[in-house]
Amino acid sequence: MVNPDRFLADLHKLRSFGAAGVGKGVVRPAYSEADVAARRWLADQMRAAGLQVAVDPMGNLFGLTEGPSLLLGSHSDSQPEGGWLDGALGVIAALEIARAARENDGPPVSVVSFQDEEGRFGVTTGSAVWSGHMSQRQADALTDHAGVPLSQARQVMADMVTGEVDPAQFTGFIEMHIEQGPTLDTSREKIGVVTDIVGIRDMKFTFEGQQNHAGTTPMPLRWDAFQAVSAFNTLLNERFQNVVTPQTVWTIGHVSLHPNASSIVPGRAVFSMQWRDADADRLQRMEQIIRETAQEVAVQRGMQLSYGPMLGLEPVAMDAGLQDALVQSARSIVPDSWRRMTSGALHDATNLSRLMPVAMLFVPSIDGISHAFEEDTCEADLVTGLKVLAQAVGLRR
Ligand code: HGY
Ligand code: MN
Ligand code: MN
Repeated sequence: MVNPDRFLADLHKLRSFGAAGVGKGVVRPAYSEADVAARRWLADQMRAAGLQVAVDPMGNLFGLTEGPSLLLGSHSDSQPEGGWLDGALGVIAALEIARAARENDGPPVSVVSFQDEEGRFGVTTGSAVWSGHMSQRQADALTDHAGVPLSQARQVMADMVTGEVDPAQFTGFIEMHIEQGPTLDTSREKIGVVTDIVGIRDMKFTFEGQQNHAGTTPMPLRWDAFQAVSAFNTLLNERFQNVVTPQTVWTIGHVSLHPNASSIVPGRAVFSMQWRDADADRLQRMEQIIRETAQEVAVQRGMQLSYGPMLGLEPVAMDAGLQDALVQSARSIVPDSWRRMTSGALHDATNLSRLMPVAMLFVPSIDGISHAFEEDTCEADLVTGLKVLAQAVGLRR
């Protein structure tokens, strides 16, 4: 039987690593001091639960049960400003279920906390490397917004690394997560059984113009990199109108101007462009529009244009058998309060679908807020999710 109090206490303890901001905020980006301290604590909890701790070169942390087992988990790194549940919920639920399974002669369950799911360096980097979607060499060459290469950042966990972890020992993967959107909160349902996860593309762009004096440079003689970003964004929004659906999303979430001073015409702008959709063809059409628009703006405004590597994950469907197990469990625990739904957020489950059957279940996010300090879920809803997952994996309630 799972222990809800122990589960909630562990969840709050994990939040204490990097606790910040209002409410239950967390700052625990991949390989930060808080992230590594949290992983050391998690490793101790895994050991105490009788699991064998393994850490691969990326810093993905596993708590292994002997023999073939079902893998449960998520990630424990956070966004630069994140909430206490994004990723943490799935990891702590996995820990509690694996621990309860060992205490009660339950099914074999292993636990994982993937590294850099939140993309300090890429898109779900830890599970991308573990699943073979990206090589360690390719990943090592990725840099964060400050220019730090992953090869250097991951050295902070070097003393924890035990070696590669063989995916063949796992029969499947289930990830519990907060929804991070408004659907369940609005419908007042308690559980979402995920049918599929949308695809994503993510790319860095640079416009290079001419840095100059903001007082003396006449407007027609400026090669202002910020104006180029602004024009690009406006044109893109217009051109997407014929291509997108109400579910398609796109974001310029990071902009870095050089030298970023009030009295200097910015000579360089580096910015992120990310777009997501459930249809791979649409992602492709959007990419074409993005590249053409950036090229056009560069020519019109006298900018040098360069791109970073194109990162991405394809849309994927969840395994029918594992979905059924979650549905049966939801039906028996919250009979009229669950639904099947698409995930608009990305998850490690996407990468793992290359290796094994995967499934996901969601619990509501209050006001649909996530990737923000305000992210939260009622504790009763967290416990409902834990019980639905526990029963789905074959643990008696
Ligand atoms: O951005 C995402 O969807 C994920 O939370 N990293
Ligand atoms: Mn997450
Ligand atoms: Mn996230």
